[in-house]
Amino acid sequence: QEINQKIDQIKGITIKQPSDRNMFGVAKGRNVIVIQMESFQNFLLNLKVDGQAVTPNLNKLLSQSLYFPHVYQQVGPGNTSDAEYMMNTSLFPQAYSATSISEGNRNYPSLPKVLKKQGYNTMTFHADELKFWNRDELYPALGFDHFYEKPVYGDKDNVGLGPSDDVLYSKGLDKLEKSSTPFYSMFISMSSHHPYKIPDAKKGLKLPSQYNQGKIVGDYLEAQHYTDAALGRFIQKLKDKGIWDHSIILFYGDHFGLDQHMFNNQDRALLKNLLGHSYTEADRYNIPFILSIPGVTHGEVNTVTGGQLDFLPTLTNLLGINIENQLVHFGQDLLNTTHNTIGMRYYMPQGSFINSSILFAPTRNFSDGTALDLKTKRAVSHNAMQQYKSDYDQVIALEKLSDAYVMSLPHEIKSSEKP
Ligand code: GP9
Repeated sequence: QEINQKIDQIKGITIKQPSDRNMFGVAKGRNVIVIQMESFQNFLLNLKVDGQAVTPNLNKLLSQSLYFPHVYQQVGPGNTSDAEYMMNTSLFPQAYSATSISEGNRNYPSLPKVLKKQGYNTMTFHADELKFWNRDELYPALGFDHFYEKPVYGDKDNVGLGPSDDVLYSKGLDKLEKSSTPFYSMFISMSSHHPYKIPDAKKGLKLPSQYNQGKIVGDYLEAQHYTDAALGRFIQKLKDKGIWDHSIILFYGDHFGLDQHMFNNQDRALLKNLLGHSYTEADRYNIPFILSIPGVTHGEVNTVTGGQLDFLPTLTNLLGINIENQLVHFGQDLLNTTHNTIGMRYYMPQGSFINSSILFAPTRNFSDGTALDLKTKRAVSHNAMQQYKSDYDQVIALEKLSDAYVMSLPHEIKSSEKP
């Protein structure tokens, strides 16, 4: 509680009492299904290529969901595993190492542990080997009851690193059907992993010929189109089995899929044409966050600025669980937030952030900074550090506090408890 108060003080916010909070408890007691989508960026939603929707299923879902278009990645070197870690802890990942590798065996206060106290069965699904990203330490440390890794999914229908998203969801569905309720389940998709080469049989878009001259954009769109198709089939099965209506379902991208270094001139031109402006760092880090609460959400759009640390407190608010006295969390509940500064490091220098108007990065000696105006997509030219010093100081203070808190957590996961 003391640390939460310190966090609020640094942010300059006052957390409302549950009874005064927007949407507190509207999903109380429901199953929780979290879908973390590999390399999925926000610009894909509602995007059309030559008249074809890249993500038709997610587009349809938006009309029954609450959608946050201004959300950004906060992962460090642990990429996908950092995104999993943030969803389940609302703590900053480490700046110079994958958190799951350097700090994976600490005893984390976490979402699975909070939900278990409410009677939830907790499980996580990923079609890679558990050892990848040291998840064999991370998952018990986060308190998941069950983790379903590569061998569970067999060796058929591989795409890239392992079994396809269709296999992941279909095996996962079996487990959900057999689970006690309520359950908390997390799915980490993988078929849309770099370099985005998917089998021809899974390609559903007819891309114009100029995509053949690009190095990566066409493959990226095809892979994400498949991700969307597999998700559409999963959503339909959840509905058919009667699980969907009793659940709250979260969708978000884990981290960027495209960055400037991957492009040739044709890729740049293709993206500019698709987006209507040159691809910026803000486009790169912008991921979607979608919440579906069947019967409750009906296509609302919330334009508040958010980051991956904010998913946990937003979810617990909807579940009617007050975490202020039971879980240290560095994110904010996006349904009860007006101002938010999203701290980022590793992919940008320490002290970088995104707020509602700019993306800021300090210069190498931290005496000044560069800023990108999110509206005009142009650099803000003068004294950015001076202008945005309070956001910069806030982000540095929060990251420092989060690191100190993580280092204070005991190493309690013994090797005998490993799966
Ligand atoms: C590996 C998979 C991808 O298991 O989750 O991780 P990434 O390379 O994207 O961090």
